[in-house]
Amino acid sequence: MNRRRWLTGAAATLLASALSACDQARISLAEQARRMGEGLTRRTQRLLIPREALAPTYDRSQISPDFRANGSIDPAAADYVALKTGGFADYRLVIDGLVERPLSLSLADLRSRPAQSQITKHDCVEGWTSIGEWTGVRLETLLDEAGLKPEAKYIVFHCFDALDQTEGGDRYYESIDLIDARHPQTILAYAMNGQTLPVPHGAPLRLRVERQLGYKHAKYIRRIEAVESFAHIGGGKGGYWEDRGYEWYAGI
Ligand SMILES: Nc1nc2c(c(=O)[nH]1)N[C@H]1C(S)=C(S)[C@@H](COP(=O)(O)O)O[C@H]1N2
Ligand SMILES: [Mo]
Repeated sequence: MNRRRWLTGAAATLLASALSACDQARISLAEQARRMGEGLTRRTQRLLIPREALAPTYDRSQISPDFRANGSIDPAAADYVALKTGGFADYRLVIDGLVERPLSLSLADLRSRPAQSQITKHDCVEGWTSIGEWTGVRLETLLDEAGLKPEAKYIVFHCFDALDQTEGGDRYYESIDLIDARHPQTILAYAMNGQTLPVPHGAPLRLRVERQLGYKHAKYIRRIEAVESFAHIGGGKGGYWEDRGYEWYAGI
């Protein structure tokens, strides 16, 4: 603990001397120092906390009045815009890949499954957090309905949005292993703070994978694919941001 604090302090001092030149840099200084401290914490936590442990939950009174929306907040992709215009009545969640029984589920189908709600803290790698209530169906419930084949090792989430908002742009995607896929707090959320999931937060369906950082929580999910390896998907690193250098396992 003391060593970590010292390291964080030393990192901050180093950054301060390197970056004190302008205000812009001073903002990123605070962020960088905080991130370094958190990085050490995360690595320590990863060694100490079992993967199956629950993320902390909060009271309704602690819900953030202004939950930040980040990354894509209104996808421009034509297929998404068409579904949004129709109030997502034609939306179907496809679950396929290494499953015995591929599924195609409407929002009504998803709402007819047992619902689960949880109030949790979202932690973005950029250095902000917000607390919100999420309601949806456990991912495990749907994976068991589809029946994972024994070769399935990862679950990939294919999303509608391209961050550059072009039709041909790389679409967001993410992946998790079966420990997180079967974790009791891993849900596909269709509601936030008691309301239908708003577009900026990933309508009509987004992942909550509460033991990991924000970028793992895929919004605007169109397809869930069970795979043995994600080497052939996107840039091969298991996610949009992973292909651009982020860690695949972003445990908190
Ligand atoms: N499809 C998609 N999912 C995404 C993103 C995105 O840009 N596209 N951004 C990620 C990041 S970095 C964060 S912090 C969270 C933000 O979720 P929020 O908008 O509900 O706060 O979504 C994650 N999931
Ligand atoms: Mo994020």
